[in-house]
Amino acid sequence: MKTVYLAMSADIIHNGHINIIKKASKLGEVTVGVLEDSAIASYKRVPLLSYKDRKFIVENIKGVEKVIPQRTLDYEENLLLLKPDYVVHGDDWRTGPQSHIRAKVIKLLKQWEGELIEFEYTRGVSISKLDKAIMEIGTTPQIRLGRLKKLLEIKPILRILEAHSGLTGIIVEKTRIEKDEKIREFDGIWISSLCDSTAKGKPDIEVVDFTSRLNTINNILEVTTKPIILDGDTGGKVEHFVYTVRSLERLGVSAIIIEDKIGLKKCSLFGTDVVQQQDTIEDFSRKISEGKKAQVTEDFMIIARTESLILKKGIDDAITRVKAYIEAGADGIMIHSKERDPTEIFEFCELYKELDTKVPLVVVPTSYSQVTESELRDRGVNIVIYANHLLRSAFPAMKKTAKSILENERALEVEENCLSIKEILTLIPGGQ
Ligand code: SPV
Ligand code: MG
Repeated sequence: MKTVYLAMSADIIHNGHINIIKKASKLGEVTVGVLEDSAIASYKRVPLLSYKDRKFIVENIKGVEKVIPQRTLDYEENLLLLKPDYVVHGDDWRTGPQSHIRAKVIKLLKQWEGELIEFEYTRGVSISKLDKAIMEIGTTPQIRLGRLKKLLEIKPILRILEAHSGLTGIIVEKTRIEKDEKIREFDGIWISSLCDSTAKGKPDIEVVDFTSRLNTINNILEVTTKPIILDGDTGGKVEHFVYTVRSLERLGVSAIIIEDKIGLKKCSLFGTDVVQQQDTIEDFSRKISEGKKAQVTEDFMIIARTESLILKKGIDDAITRVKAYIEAGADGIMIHSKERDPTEIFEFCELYKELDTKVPLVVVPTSYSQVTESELRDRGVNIVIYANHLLRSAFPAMKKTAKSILENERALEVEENCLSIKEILTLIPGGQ
């Protein structure tokens, strides 16, 4: 009996999959490599179904003899293990992002005179269209809430961008590019206190109260499906914080980051130029542990942010604090810096690596923006937040437009920098 190998993600099973398995089983005994979650997430999105469920589904398709995990997009590991007589695939990978994987499969098969058999791709099935349709259906609070933890499990580093309105939420949700033959997009949304306040024309001093922040959160929730991390400022009084945690869980927010400051909170980017007071380790740890006790879901994350570097208290102080915060139950640590290069962040990462108990590490490279995601990933950072860039880029563009209208006493000159009327009318579907 000849042996046949084919790989699939099997997240959305359609007639194309069944067709190809049927044809493959006529060639010999079929082993299916089901892509692991991290392999799928590395080139498109987190699968809707768990690996376990996807494996179970494929095992029960007629014609499938055996299912094994395929850990990467690359077939090499499994092909060397099985040395199959045939690899089967649809003919849709001859061109486009998968063509280099195909070329490698052909090369590997040559080693044992195996053969690649390509069947005509089943017409009328478009996974990207099915994906889009699912996205349009939306999500539920519970699914969205759990998404952040899930992403942390399967991706080496998460890329989060700031949103402060429905529209900016849509930008974070939908912006994607194809690069290095993979789809690249943001993993989630940061609701920044600085940007939420600034968009409301207010300073970033906790003057925008939680009810107002909830309005912004709701506007974003309504038009997106990606996980949300809320900038919770100091978290307020412990007695209030426990309510905040529950409100956020109810809405489907995945995480809150609270910073170890007390008194009138000022934006960290002022550093020591303004008076800022750090909380005691004991009191801030109590806030974390009371928050953890209040939480009702398994997946909600309370991330503790230390301001030791911002306040020039040194790296040892930062490490002492994060150890205590982790002990108090923090699900993640954010280390913040306003230096113009990442040296102190890198030094912190080195020491953080040595801790016995670690939780996901978050950074916000605003002042040290030259740092790359791969440099951060290599040092153990799990989440990178681009905390204010949509608002900061929108403001100069809007100001320029306002000035130009004043200058010319008409709007003709600003047209070239504006969305066309047609574009704005169709930007948000459903308006026609
Ligand atoms: C925010 O985005 O509001 C933050 C990050 O808290 S920072 O502004 O750098 O303090
Ligand atoms: Mg803030």
